[in-house]
Amino acid sequence: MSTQDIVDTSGTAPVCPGRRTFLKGSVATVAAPMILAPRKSEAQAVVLPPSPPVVPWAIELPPEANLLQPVAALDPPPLAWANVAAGECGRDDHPRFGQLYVNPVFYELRARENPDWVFNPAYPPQPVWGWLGSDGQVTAPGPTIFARYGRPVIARIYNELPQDHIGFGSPEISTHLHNAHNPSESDGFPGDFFSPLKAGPNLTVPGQWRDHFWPNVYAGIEQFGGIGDPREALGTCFYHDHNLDFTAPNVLKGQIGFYLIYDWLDSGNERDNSRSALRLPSPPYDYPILLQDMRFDVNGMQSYDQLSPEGILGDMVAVNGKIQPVLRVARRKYRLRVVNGGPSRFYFLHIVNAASVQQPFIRIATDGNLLPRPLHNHRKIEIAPAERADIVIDFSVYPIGTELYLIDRQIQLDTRGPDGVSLAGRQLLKIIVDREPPEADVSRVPLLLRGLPTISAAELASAPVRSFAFDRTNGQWSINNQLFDVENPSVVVQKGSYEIWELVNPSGGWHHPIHIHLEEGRLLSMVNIETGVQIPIPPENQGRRDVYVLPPNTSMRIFVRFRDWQGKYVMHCHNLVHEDHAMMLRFDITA
Ligand SMILES: [Cu+2]
Repeated sequence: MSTQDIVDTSGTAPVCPGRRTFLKGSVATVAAPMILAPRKSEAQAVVLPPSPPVVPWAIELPPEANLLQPVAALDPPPLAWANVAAGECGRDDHPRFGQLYVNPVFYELRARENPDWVFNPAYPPQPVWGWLGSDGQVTAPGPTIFARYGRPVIARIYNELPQDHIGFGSPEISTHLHNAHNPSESDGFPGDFFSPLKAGPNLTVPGQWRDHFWPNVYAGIEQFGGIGDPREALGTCFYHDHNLDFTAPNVLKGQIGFYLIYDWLDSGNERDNSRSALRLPSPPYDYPILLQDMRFDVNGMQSYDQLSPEGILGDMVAVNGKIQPVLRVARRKYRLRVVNGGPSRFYFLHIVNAASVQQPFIRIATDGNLLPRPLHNHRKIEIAPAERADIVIDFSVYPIGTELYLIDRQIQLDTRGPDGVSLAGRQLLKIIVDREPPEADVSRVPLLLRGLPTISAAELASAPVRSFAFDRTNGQWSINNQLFDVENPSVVVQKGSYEIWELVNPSGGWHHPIHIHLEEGRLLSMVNIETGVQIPIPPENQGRRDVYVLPPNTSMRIFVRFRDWQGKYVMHCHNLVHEDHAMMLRFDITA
């Protein structure tokens, strides 16, 4: 790895006040990003020493996902309106509560500091901001939730982070369930951040906790009735902090975890006798993998540049919170769900054997959404921040004792985006095939997975087109020359409508992974705006998406619907540092 353009402002160094600290005297409605370096050479002016070396393959990941168990009841019981008297922050009412709050499942998610997290034995135990699991441990990433369509969830999220915190990160939270079809007040809107002491500009009062109403419905409940259109199902979701101006540091500190949603088709049971069930590899052989790009100071403490508006590039990749860990697997098929947790790095992943030969697998999902058909004989995964890839790999072809590696071959010299591919790459995770499965592997990957919702020619022809330029304005990140305004929508769309959104990146250097909340969209076309040449869309990116990677000098058109819920949502760059520096836009859905 080359050294990167990062200023060392680790938690142990003197602390620079965050932007909200500057803004606390007034209401922090309009973010005020710092000036961007105009040229690459200037961006690389400050060179940091690399992270100290780690001990490879010294920590084992748990053999199965760390599940959060539901609780029998919440005390006090959930209400449609904010229970301020009982300590809830002042949120808007849950809509459709009478209609959809049926047979609910309750979770308690407690955001807490773990003072002694070990990323790697070479580094000292250190604080992270994780989540309390059912085993009493605070982990970062937090425990995994298995959800099911048609079973609404109330996630009671407690903010128990140290409010007197010193260092990077800000101890208010607004937890977003990326990219679920959730009502606005439960979406983790950036201005809905809360703590016992502070309330974001879109809340009325602070609180110890907030109920998130995650109804686990497909998009299209108004059009299709019931719980919506099953072709709109999501699978691999993740919850993460979306705190205004502080998303990147808070997510990097551990405010992130998996939320996997099953239904009658992707039922999470490979022994499901139902004719409709896909019978994909199911838990414990359904395993989520979160990648987070990190940097550590000379003392082995996690560091974070609080000054750079350009992005953060580390030189260590935490896999489920551990650096260069080992995952032991049985000789059978696994479903691996790979999530790029950011903040700014793009990955070009392979699974290779000890001789560095790339191993084949089957790609089944992009951005958490099952593809219409599986893509066989895939050998690479390219994912930008927040992009996901589900693959099925068959370890039964390997003798016991085989060692495989998840490697990243992306060359990325700065936070602008990929700079090429190296031959060797670097090893992120060792996979050891170490046992026979206790029972026969009856899982399969059928020829058909999940069909796509249709878009009619009439809809395409009649859809209004809105254009959004992701650029810099006066040296600051902007969308259509505007900075993020948390209190006023830049766009208002009518509930039930559909539009074509044209995302334009006129810059010559930056890649922006653009994320639109609430609904998945379909990528219609992609064009190089300098040459006018159409850019082909690879098959894995032709399904439903919620992250649209916008390379330099590119324009893309996506078709997106706005259904079922009203209120405030956001579109933003999911380079989390760009997001924190105002490359975000509020759109409101009205009746
Ligand atoms: Cu960006």
